[in-house]
Amino acid sequence: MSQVQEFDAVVVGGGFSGVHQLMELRKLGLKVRLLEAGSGLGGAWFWNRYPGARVDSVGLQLSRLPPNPVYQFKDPELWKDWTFSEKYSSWEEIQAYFKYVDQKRDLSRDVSYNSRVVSAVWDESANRWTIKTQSGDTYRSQYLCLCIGISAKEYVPDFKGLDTFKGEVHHTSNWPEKYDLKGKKIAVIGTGASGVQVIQEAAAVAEQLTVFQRTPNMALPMRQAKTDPKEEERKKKTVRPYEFRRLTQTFTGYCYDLSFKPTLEATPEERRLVYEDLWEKGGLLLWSSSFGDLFLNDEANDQVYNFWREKVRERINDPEVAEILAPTTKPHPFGLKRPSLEQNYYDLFNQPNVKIINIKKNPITEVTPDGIKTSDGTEHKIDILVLATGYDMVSGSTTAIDIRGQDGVSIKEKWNEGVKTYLGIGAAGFPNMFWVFGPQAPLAFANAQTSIEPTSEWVANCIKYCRENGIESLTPAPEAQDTWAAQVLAIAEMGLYYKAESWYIGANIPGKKRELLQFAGGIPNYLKAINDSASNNYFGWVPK
Ligand code: N01
Repeated sequence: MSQVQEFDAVVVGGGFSGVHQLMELRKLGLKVRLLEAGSGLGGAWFWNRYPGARVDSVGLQLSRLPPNPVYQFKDPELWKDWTFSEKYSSWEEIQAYFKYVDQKRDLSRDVSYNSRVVSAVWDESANRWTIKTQSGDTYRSQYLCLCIGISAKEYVPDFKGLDTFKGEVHHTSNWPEKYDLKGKKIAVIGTGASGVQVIQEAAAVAEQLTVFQRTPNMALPMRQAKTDPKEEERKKKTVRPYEFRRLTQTFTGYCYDLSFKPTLEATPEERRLVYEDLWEKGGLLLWSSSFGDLFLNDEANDQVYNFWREKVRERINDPEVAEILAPTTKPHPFGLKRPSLEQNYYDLFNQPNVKIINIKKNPITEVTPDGIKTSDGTEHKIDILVLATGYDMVSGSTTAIDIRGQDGVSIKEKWNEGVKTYLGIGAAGFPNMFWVFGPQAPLAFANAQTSIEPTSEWVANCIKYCRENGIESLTPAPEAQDTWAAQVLAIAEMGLYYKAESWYIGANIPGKKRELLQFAGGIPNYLKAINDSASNNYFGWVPK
């Protein structure tokens, strides 16, 4: 058995949150270890290396120039020497970026790779966490920082006969390295963000691609572009610093804000021009910078859905296929599942090598040794099955680890009745445990980077405060946690969130409790809440 290794803080996860947290805790002079399940940094971007995986977030749209990639750290020392080559970076370039940050900050000296954390148990008498990895290593630390993202636990539906399939099965969460789809008969199940991306790549090279769609993705045009290195250098000197600061001032954490004018108070002409403008600029703008009541009012939402449907249907030749991809009856409110970005998604269904099956009408009955059978009796013969079926999102990343706090009860058991956190950062009874990008934080309702860095800074400042004030441990007061959790759910009741069967409300996992898992009150309100607690001597937290 290996020796127990002692640290001040253990950070779990080496994605954007974990890397930022490591850099912040180092500034305090702490002895920190980052435990990462993969063999490299990147988090979701280490594992999500399926063809087509790329980010969906950009910064300022200057009319002549492609917007800046904002999926990077805001530290000028890091962005001054790095230029992304595309507006929306691919997973390959994000991995290269992590290597660059690693080199520049000498991160790997504090990282244990291939170290999947399986348990963390709080020792109240010693004020220490005992953390164990799958390979049997044990760490002890005063602070435990969970930077485990929202998609660490993949979801594989329980398809009858899946284990009998003779070909290859790959979930998008763990794609094999150097893998070629060329000339194969491919099935993709799932049309979420992962599905839309892998489908576009597969359609270009497959002999035959069959897409099994349960719910249409209301995808928006990406309008990908190459960046110009000279212009990027110029923008670094002019707009870049403003841009990073601006991100924290808008509801969705991008450079542009939602309009607070009600959709139906705009004239039809005004609405149309707003929608056309946002559509042409592309990316998430129609979702993140449109009339904000699209999240609250079904009639307002109909306006944007109808516009989206009209635009998409223009691109699809076969009316039956068009009806599957962009139905006349709105399947769920537009934007209550974050739209994916696409480059040729709707056009590719005009290709002779691509077909789509509406599995709401014609469900999958079983997977056979040679393919997939649907209820109309057809067997779709395939070589490769791609499962783009998503994750036990948000809470699943945490409950996959056996975490036990002051009373020895696991967080998984505690959350059977519903997820509860304080500020998306801590949980009552789990002292000195902090999430960055955790349950009940803004998550996918906003640009991830925008909330990650202030939260990680908050955690570092909180630890600094404790050390300066002789506080050994800190845990949320149950009443403060109840108030936050109730607020998260109350905001959800104001909107259309429960009208979409999405992972946002846990609806994608059979048997999972339905509750909004993210804070939908916008970035400025979130930052105000966490900063108010900090500036009031960590109001809502109980020191010991
Ligand atoms: O997963 P999803 P994802 N039978 O849950 C279908 C981030 N991300 O991996 O909609 C048949 O969205 C399911 O159908 P339905 C991002 O936050 C970002 O795509 O439930 N189908 C759906 O179509 C995203 O939201 C990027 O009816 C089944 C799909 O599988 C999150 O990760 C890229 C099924 C799952 O979609 C998850 O995205 C990738 C079944 N039994 C991921 N079960 C970016 O671009 C599920 N489905 C930044």
